[in-house]
Amino acid sequence: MAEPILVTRPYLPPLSELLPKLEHIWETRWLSNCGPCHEELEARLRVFLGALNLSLVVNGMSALEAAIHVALGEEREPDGEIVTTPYSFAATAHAVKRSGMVPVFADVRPSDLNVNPERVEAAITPRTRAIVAVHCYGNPCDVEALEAIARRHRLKLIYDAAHAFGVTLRGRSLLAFGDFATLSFHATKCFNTFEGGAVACRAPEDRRRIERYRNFGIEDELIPDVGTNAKMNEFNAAVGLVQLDHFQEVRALRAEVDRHYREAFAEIAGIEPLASVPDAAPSHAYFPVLVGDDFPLTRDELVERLGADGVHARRYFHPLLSNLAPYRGLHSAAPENLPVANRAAERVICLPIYPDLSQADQQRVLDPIRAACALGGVRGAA
Ligand code: T4K
Repeated sequence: MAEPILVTRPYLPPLSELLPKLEHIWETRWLSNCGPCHEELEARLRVFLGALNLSLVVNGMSALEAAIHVALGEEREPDGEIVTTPYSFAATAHAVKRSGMVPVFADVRPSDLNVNPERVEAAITPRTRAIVAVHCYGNPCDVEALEAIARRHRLKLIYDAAHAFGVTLRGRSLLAFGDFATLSFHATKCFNTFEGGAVACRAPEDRRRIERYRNFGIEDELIPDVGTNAKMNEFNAAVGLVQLDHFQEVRALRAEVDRHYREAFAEIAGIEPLASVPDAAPSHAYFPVLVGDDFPLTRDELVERLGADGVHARRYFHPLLSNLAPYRGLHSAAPENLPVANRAAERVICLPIYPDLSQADQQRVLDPIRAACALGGVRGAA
């Protein structure tokens, strides 16, 4: 039986490149609290990502929590609302909820499955304090429209850019948009430090507050604020330094897989890869496709068919956040309010994509899809 093909396989640099950094950590016994690897990675990422005010944290969820905490400041009435997307990973809505705010879901656009600015504006009430939008799969949101809405209503704009490491829009870093943008460096992301993340912000004063928040609220031996412990340790930072040297080659390899899949799907009726966003330079974190009504299998039948051949595609993002137990009672979570997101969540499959996914394994992903397409048949009969 051939090895299973998982939806992703983390890139790891040659161990020999990491070992000297680990030896240094062992010699110096500087393990955490913004040590030399942490400082170097932060400085290099600021340059590499074009984000002057970037701060490292432990993971993408903490990055979002930190951004929301600092964005809201004292404006934290118990019934305060944050308008967000239902089409994301649990971390997005959980970070809103854990900040004590109520998530208000706005529907997404069919073109990129990012939150629809018109629906965002329609969801704003006098209780709204912020917008949390997601650059889903690394595809940029309509940043101009969201910016205009945030300004018009004097709201903080936070981007969950967990999928968007290294993505640029018209040559500009995606992290340059919004008041805050957050990244994840989880094992499954295209730049990984095993676990890790970062917050980028527009205002230097906000960066100071993020860095205070991630370190228990401590600043100059004073503790003016309630904070948390979200500091990245030296091991993760050392991994990040080595990974960064390889990011462009990893991105190029992912782009090859993306190109090959797109060529193949041009000839498979009924399966639509999500279109690339014009003017964006992607990093190919995911390869989402939508299973159409004219494909002979339903989405779930296709997932099962692939699984039987050892191909473990994933239904990111199903179930929709608005259909999860903590959120489905919300007024905004009603399926009638979110028709585009509900439809996408029923049709989407993310296919395996990672830098060392061989040509042969790409064929193993495509073969059952081609076979199903060629055989035709009756949906629901499988
Ligand atoms: N915002 C958004 C929009 C996000 O998508 C995420 C995370 C966050 C915020 C929060 O960022 P973090 O706090 O995680 O930094 C995975 C990831 O755990 C999660 O980071 C990611 N989004 C989400 C979309 O996917 P699962 O539960 O699907 O992961 P899991 O364990 O099933 O792994 C996926 C595949 O990767 C498996 O087939 C196995 C493979 N894998 C996984 C790990 C952890 C490996 O080969 N090696 C590994 O070490 O959530």
